Amino acid sequence: MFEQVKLTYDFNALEPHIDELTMLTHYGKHHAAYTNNLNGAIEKLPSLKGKTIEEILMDLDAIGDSALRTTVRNNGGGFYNHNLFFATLSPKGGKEPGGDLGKQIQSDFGGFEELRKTLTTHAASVFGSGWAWLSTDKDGKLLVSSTPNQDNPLMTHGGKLTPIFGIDVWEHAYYLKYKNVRADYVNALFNVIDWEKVAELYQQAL
Ligand code: MN3
Repeated sequence: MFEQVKLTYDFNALEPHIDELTMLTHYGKHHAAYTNNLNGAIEKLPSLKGKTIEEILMDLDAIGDSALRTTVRNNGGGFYNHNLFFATLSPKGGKEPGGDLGKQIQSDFGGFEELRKTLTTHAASVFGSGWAWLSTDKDGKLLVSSTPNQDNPLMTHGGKLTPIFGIDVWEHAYYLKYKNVRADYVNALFNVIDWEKVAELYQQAL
């Protein structure tokens, strides 16, 4: 059974940047539904039992039944992506990344402001629903990319990239507060990104 990540903060703790009702709906309805649907699909796929979600998403072709493959892609992606998303937000966030991650951002992007611009541009350019990603390869090189729907870099790069942070740009992530103005949401989100957690995930991915 896959389980939603436990939040380390209250639903209203990311106010005013991310409002309480959006958090309640996003975590309690959308993420919960992805998780339930994933677990339901896995029940029908005994060969996947015991595998990690990363292993499953990197090898979707192993699922022969195309309807079940689509279900696992969408809901397994949704489960994994939101676990990462919610784990890398914090009311104490918003500082700049330091340590090895900070140094790598400097060398790969020329500084945090440049990374922020690149992530923001990718978030803005997703047409419809999707994600903007910060990922690392095994050598620690960072890459920004975007995906449609609930796809992620585990799927698009066949295990060569590990996502360490993602910006959810589905309308459900921001519409209650920001309406159609995705750019304001992305801007506000930077106030609650837990870069210490992202740095931890960066080290783990190497
Ligand atoms: Mn979402």
